[in-house]
Amino acid sequence: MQIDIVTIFPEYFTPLDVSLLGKARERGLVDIRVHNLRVQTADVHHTVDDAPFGGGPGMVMKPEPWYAALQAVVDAGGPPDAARPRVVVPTPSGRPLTQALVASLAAEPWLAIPCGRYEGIDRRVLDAWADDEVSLGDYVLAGGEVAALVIVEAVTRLMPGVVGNAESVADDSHTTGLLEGPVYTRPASWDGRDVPAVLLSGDHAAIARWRRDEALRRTAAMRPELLDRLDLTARDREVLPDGF
Ligand code: JFB
Repeated sequence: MQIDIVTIFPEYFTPLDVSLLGKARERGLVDIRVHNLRVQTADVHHTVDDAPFGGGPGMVMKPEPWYAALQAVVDAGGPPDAARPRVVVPTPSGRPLTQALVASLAAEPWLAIPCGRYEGIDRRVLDAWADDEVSLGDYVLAGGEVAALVIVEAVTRLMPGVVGNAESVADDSHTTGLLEGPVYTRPASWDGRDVPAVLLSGDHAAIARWRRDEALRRTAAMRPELLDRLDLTARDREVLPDGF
């Protein structure tokens, strides 16, 4: 997969050299290219913003540098099978980024992520180029860069070979629809606190049932609305408070 990121802050993306993603890039599993929007400006001040038409606070990103930057990404080319990238734009007015959307992005050969700043990018650029407009959640960031990092990390960990254990991807919260229950490792007793005995029992059916019960209880406590979307069995309901 190739991912082209366009930003006025390329230095925001140094984390992509580290850890799981850094290794995936070294191994050639993902080709991430970060481009500086300002190289597409012709004036001495490398201006990328201007006042909003209609007045109001803040500044808006000018269309011309964005058009030039996105056209340059397309002209430079992507993977052999792809004519143009799927363009995913972080914005506070986007639809929520979900694991289902992440999975659909992970199936693409080529993504481009334009990162806005100020009050955002001139609407005409988005009308011409955006395939998806996505939001991380209901809080306000200062720009799209952190959202781009989130998208890249969530997408690349689904690619074959990036996460060592394919089961750890299949088991994820938001794939199963339940939050994950607690996890433990050695020592079995630490600081007067014992690991639940069932996990040491070797009874795999009992362990699976216990893990589901814990996941159900956790989801009911932290994200009760997630349970509305699941088909719960009578056995599932036994572990939940009344009303589920
Ligand atoms: C994303 C951004 C801004 C307009 C613009 C570009 N969940 C999220 N919150 N905020 C953003 C986001 C995502 N994804 C986000 C891109 C941009 C915020 N801004 C700043 C703030 C308020 N209104 C510019």
